[in-house]
Amino acid sequence: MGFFDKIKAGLSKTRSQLSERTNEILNIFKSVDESVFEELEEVLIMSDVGFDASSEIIERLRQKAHQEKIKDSSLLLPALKEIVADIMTEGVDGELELKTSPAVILVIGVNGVGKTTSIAKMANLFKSQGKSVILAAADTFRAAAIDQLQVWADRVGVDLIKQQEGSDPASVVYDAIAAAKARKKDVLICDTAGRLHNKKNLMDELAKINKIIDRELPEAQKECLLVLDATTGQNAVSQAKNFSQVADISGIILTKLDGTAKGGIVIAIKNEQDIPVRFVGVGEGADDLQPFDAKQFADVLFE
Ligand SMILES: Nc1nc2c(ncn2[C@@H]2O[C@H](COP(=O)(O)OP(=O)(O)OP(=O)(O)O)[C@@H](O)[C@H]2O)c(=O)[nH]1
Ligand SMILES: [Mg+2]
Repeated sequence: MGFFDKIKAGLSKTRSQLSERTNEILNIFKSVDESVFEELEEVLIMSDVGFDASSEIIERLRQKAHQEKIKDSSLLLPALKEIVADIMTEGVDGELELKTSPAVILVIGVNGVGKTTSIAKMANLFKSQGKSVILAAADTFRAAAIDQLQVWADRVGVDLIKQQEGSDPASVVYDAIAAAKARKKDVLICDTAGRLHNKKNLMDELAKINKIIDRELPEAQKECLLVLDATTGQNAVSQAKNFSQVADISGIILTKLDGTAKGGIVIAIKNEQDIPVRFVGVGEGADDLQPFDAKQFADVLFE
C-alpha cells in the first residue's frame, strides 16, 4: 500500500466525519451563500481543524468563490481541497531529507504518545531506503523503556546504544555519537523520556543533550521531532505550543491517526505553529509510519 491507500485507511474515521458531512452540506445547500460557509466552518471545527484554522480556510473559500464567481456549491469542494492543500504546504520544503552522515534526530514528546514506536518505525523506513541506523536509549527513566527499545532494535535489525536505568541521558547520547562515528552510521535517532516533571527539567535535559551533539557533531544535520498523539485532539495542538517554547522543534510526528476522527488537527497544528508534519503513524507495526504528503492528505480528507 502506498501513502494514499494507507492514509486513506488510517483516516477512515476522520474522513467519514469530515467528507461525509461536507458532502451532505453541499447537497442540501445547492447555491453558494453565507449559510453554506457557516455550515462548512462548523464541520471543520467539529473535525478538530481548530477554530483559527477553520475560519482561515472558510475566509479563503469565501474569497475564492467570489473571485471565481462560483454559484453552484458542488464546485466548492475542489476549491476547499485546494485551499487546505495550500495551507498545508505553505513554507514547507517537502519531505524530511537526511543531508549529512550521520544526521541526528532527537525525538521528544509527553508520555505514551508513541515516541519509542515511532523511532522503531523511522529506523525501519530509513533502513529500507538503504541508510544505516543507530539508536540511543536516552529515555533512561525506567528499565522498561530501554528494554522496549531493545526489542524494537532487534526486530528492525539496527544497533542500539544503552546504559543502565537512571543514567544520564546526555551520556547515552555521547556514547551513541561515538558509536555512530566509529560504525559509520547514516542516522542516529535518540529516544527521550516523556516523564520530565516540569518545563525547567525538560529544558535542562534537552539543553544538555544538544550541547553534546553540537560539540561532538558540529557539522551534522540536527532534527528535533515532536511526537503528538492525534487521538488527543486539541490537546495535541497545545502540546505543540508548549514544546515549541522549550525546544527548537523542526518537525512533528503525528501518531495514531488510524484510531481517530480527529485527523483534522494536522491542519490546526500547521496553521497555528507553522511546524511541518514530517511523518504520520497509522498503526502499531514497523511499517505503519508514512512520510507526510500534505497535498495527498488534503485530497484524501475530502475525497
Ligand atoms: N494505533 C496506533 N498505535 C500506536 C501508534 N504509535 C504508537 N502506538 C501505540 O501507542 C502506545 C505507546 O507507544 P510508545 O511508543 O511506547 O510511546 P512513548 O511515547 O514512547 O511512551 P513513553 O516512553 O511511556 O513516554 C503503544 O502501545 C504503541 O503501540 C500509531 O500510529 N497507531
Ligand atoms: Mg518510550
